[in-house]
Amino acid sequence: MRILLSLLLLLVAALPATAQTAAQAKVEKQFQSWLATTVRADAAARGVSARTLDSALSGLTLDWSLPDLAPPGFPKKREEPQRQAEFSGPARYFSEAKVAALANGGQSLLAKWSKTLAKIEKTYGVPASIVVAVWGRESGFGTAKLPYPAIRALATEAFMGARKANFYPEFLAALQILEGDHIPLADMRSSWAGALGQPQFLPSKYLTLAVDFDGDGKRDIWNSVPDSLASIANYLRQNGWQPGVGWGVEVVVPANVSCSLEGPEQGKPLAVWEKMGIRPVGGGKLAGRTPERIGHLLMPAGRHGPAFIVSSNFYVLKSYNESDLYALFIGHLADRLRGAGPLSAAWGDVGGFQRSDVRAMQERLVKRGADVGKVDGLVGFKTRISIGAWEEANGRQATCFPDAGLLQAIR
Ligand SMILES: [Ca+2]
Repeated sequence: MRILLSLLLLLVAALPATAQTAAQAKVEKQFQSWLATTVRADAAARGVSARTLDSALSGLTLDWSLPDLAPPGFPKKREEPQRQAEFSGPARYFSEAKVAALANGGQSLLAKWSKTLAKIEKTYGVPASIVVAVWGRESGFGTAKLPYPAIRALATEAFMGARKANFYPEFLAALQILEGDHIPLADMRSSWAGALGQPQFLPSKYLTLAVDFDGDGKRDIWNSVPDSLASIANYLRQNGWQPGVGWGVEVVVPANVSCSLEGPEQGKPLAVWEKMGIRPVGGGKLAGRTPERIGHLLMPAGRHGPAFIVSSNFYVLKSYNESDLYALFIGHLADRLRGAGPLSAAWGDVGGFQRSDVRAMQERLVKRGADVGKVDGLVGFKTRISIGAWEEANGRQATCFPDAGLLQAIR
């Protein structure tokens, strides 16, 4: 009897798995017909040969282990898990251990590749320290393991990803790379989201921005360090990097200057910021020999952390990854590679709430007519400025950053 019961339990436990397998098999079949019709036609229209398609697509199956999937016929996940995640303050992003490790590793690589980097700077106008900082942040200077075959990851996300419309052009672009750049299929590895090689380029970016710098005729951002570094520099140059202009500098902002003056849309000549009493933390003058140059106030944690005056090049760094903290990390790491010390001001201990709390506050600010940018539970410059404006309109000292009390108070 007991054995029978166990058998029965086993059977019941096995049932959903069998149903799952059958449902997956059905989706795999739809995937094959999608590859054979839609993908082949669209790739051929972009000049991908039948031979390349045969080798890339034959035997291709879906990778069910990838994140962010929404397979047809499967119950939809109610909400992206990241939206329920705890709000992560900037302090963790700038963990000194992480920055110091990258700075140490990067300094020896700066020396090792100094000739190549000098040639790259001459060609593209982007300093070695910035290029190496991006390289370090993106792939640990090319040491990060790229866990996925790019074609399979992109095909899966393009067919049944929650954001499949974004991935489909990238999948087609990856097929074009196989065709035009003769990158062996086995070499073409990526992150789960299809970011390729040492610079972590999306395939569409690779097509327009990757370069061959070691002269072998191939744009090999997987195995060639010169190609990887020059491709990063070309990416930044093509997105507007100004040679000879630094990314920015940490500053002290007097209490009577509002944090709501920050962001890319409120640039002022350096001489004007200086007149308002803003000074570099290391002393000296902000404006120097370029008083007319436009600078932007940047306070990623509002009044709860360090402040910066940044140049247009800071916003070029954001073309690589649309996040103030990312661009700041690159700029700061580049300074560290050149021997600078840690940031002067500390990041405040902001947090202890969830992204969904921030999103609810953003929705309330939008109802009051504020522009918070994307309502996503992240605290970008538009959200920070809106918070500061609300605080000032309500007779408070502006902090321009959410805390638990403000999340309740903003109604
Ligand atoms: Ca090459």
